[in-house]
Amino acid sequence: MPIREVSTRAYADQKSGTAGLRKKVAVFQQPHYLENFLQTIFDVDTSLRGKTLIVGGDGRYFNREAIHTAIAMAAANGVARVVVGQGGLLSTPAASHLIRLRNAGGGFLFTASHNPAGPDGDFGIKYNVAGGGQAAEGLTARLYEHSKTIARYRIVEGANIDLDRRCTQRLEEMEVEVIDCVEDYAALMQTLFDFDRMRDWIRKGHSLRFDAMHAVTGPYAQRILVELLGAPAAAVQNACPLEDFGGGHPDPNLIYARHLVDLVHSPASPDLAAASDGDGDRNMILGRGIFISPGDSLAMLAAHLQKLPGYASGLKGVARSMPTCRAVDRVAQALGIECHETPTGWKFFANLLDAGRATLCGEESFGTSSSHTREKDGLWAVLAWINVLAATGLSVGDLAQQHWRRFGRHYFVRHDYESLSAAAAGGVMQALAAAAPGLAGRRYDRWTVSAADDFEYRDPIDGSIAVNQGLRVVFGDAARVVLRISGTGTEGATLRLYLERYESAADALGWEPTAALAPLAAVAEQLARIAELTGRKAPSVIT
Ligand code: VG1
Ligand code: CO
Repeated sequence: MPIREVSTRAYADQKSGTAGLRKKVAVFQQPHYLENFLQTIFDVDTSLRGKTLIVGGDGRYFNREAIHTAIAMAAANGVARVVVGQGGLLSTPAASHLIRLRNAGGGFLFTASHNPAGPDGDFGIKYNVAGGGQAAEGLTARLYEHSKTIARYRIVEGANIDLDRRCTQRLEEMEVEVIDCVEDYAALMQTLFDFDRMRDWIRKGHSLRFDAMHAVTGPYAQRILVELLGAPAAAVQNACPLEDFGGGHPDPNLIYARHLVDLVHSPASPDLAAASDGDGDRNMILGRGIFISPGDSLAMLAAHLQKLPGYASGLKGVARSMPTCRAVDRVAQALGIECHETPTGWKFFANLLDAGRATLCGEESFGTSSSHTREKDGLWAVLAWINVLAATGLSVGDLAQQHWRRFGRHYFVRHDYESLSAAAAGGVMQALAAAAPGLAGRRYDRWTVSAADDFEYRDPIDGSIAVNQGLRVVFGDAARVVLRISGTGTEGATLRLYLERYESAADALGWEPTAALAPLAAVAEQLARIAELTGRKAPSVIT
């Protein structure tokens, strides 16, 4: 089969956002669009030559075509071996793990995460580098520059790889190994958690419900929760990955997993309910009558992780993205360990994890994970919770109450204003940025501003600096208002407003975050003037 060099014309929009390149499927289907981006990676990151490349995706529409293209291009660009999940499936954390396990040069993860799938939906690619982490800012900037001038790409013509049969195939000089997508990941989980104890917990009658939302975690949950841990088959729902995610929106939060919220407030509630997103890196945790916010989940796991076998030697440190509530900071202080605050996006945790400065990381956007991989990991968080419940004998609700009694409670909510014009969203940011320098010392409602700035992060390991990572108005330990523009959307601009309020006496402000945060929401409107500047009276999504 001939290797062909195809002339192409550059596209100007191949700039990666918070987590890779994400566009409408129709954009990816333009002639040479995908090929251009992949060739850009092969050109810029020459370390893939002669190495192993991990390839997989979340199973969405266009996944298979993209994988066939990627394999044919890898063979034409000197890659020694491609390892691909059977059927083209690999969850994001499993792919990151495989990069590490196989000492690969990198990996292509075809996913637009939780964004809707299907011919009218979104597609995307996350490029992860050796070591398993997402391409850092510097590399994505170089990729973007190169993508603007690319004029040719290389591909093996007429390649015909069978993605459904587990075996090793050959394409020119390259080997293509089709593997079971769950096996290595399941083995890793068994080194971290006490499967005997968890099995016992289930055998004693504790109940589980995991919703894979017709996305990639179905096969993983089936193997681990049902086959290895002995949960009944009905414990895993929507387990079959579908190209359009069954028309659903696999974004595990209070809106798109509302049915789980209703379930835990009904008499049929399981002891633990959970869900993951399209590519398996997000998680949502609920117990009987209670939703655990991601920031709380991070803090509670930090407080108990040491009880689990993979973490018995303790946590080296923790890290959270800037908008994530500061609950974990208090646990870190009590444990006497480092606590890092990074910009939004998992790539910023990679150096801390590699350097052994953090064991546990989390984001308010339903992302939690540990040093076992270099991505957030939805199923890992679910297993960690099961193991903590089994080890402590507590219910989710009791564990939360106990935690808040000891550390106090951070009420948290995120308001998203979707599909704004770039000008409107930018206008809100500019206005607040302009006001920020004069805010310190001003009083709003019961809170006084202690600091207001545009978050800038200096990586403590490589010294790289990331600027413009979100505006924050801090009211000491008592509250925070954070505002930033999303880097994962594919339609217009999305403005995210994050509200955090701390109360040291648990339950003094009641159970419901909405009521506790209402006065802070009013302060945020005074500060950011979103209604006035965008004409939007209310957010599109509240999570
Ligand atoms: C969002 C989240 C961020 C997360 C990113 C990728 O980014 O806020 O915390 O890391 O999605 O997650 P943004 O820029 O839209 O706020 V995933 O599961 O979509 O890969
Ligand atoms: Co995701």
